[in-house]
Amino acid sequence: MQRRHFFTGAALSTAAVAVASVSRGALAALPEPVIMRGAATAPPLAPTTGRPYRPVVTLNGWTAPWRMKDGVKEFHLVAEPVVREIAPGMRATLWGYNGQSPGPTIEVVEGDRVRVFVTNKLPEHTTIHWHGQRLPNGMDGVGGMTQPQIPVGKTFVYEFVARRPGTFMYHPHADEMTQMAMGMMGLWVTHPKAPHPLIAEVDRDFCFLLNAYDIEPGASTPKVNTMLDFNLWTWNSRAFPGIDSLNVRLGDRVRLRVGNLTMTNHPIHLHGHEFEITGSDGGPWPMAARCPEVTVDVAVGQMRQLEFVADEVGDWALHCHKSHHTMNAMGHTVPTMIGVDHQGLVRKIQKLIPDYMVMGERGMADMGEMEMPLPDNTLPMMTGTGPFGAQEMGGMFTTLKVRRDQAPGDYRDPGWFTHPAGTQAFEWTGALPAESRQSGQAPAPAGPPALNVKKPDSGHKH
Ligand SMILES: [Cu+2]
Repeated sequence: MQRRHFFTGAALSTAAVAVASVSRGALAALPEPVIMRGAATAPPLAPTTGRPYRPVVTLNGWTAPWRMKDGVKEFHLVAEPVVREIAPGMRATLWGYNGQSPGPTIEVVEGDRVRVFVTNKLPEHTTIHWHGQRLPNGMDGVGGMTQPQIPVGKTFVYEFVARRPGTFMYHPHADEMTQMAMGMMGLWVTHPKAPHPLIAEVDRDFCFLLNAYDIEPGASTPKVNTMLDFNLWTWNSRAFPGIDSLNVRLGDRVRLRVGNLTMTNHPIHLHGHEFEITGSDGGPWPMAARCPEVTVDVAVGQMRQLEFVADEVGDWALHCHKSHHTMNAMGHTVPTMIGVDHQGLVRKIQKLIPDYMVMGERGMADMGEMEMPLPDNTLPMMTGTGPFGAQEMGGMFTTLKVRRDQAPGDYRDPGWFTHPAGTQAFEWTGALPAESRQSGQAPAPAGPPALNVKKPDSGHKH
């Protein structure tokens, strides 16, 4: 973490204020912004001032430090271009806050008065909208409607009371398509001020945003006009194998807070456990609305809060269930070659083009192991290595690691799970019985079905 001083006394006098009711005296001593350079998951930030709570862990992210000033929690966000490592081997040129995309998570307590200074170091104007919050209309951050946009180089102040507990998001409401496609977003968690009948105490509390980028292999800046055809599906602007695992102790009650700021829905699926949806950005859900699930669809602009007891040891996959969202750039538009016999043809082409190769005639799994040369600065479409070989994943995929000996409060990766003897799928090496058929069923034809294919020279005319 680095600290940077953006403001000299001279610059302060030109700082703008969003709303006249905000104390101008506050500007006499702006809290210095804290900048994050890395993409590691920061340990939870325990509160040292204000009311106590169990802090969240932001996956591959961090919580913004604050300053208590006359009973007000003060934060300083700097909207600026950032370099984000999407996964080892790929860096993206994004826009974000305080050195990273997403920006830092803001954590406060229900009833806290919060003051957020927002300095615009982007090449264009911006605002921040506080998604899901109850607040005065003039603090809602809709550029042109509830406030003038924050000009380049200026600082605005947002101030309101965090009125209800829950998980919220923040993002620009100014040139939104561009600024969100460039990575400008963050999470906001308001903890309850007292034990709440619908908000459980948990042992581990993780949060992340679903986001997506369209970055051409070899490039580093997202194509901001892409509407649906993204090629990098990310959690907190990280793609597998760059997403940290969620490491918990056996028996822990675990909460996941998942917000979606992409252009499509994501069915988030957990292996080995059932969870309940305990709340959304609308607030905690009544007990009667909760039921066991293993997949929850998080629609665009929604937050879903999942809770479960991690009572099965092991390495459990946690991923988006759209199979194209668990792969990285390249491959989405490759023609299907399954069953096409290229024998002979490849050898002929290789006489002309020695490096020529065919993808996918036996399925795509070979791609996970293939050391194919890639353009600089992109990620293989299927990648990752587990203890038993290629994981053949990408995008929105990570692992929940449940361990008996993970110490309370320890979020470090315990490594791969060791399966007790007799608890793992194994190869059958005995004899295989002949296939049996139900009576009356016709025998399966040998080989693929005959196709009546017109040859290109068969007289086809337009
Ligand atoms: Cu998805």
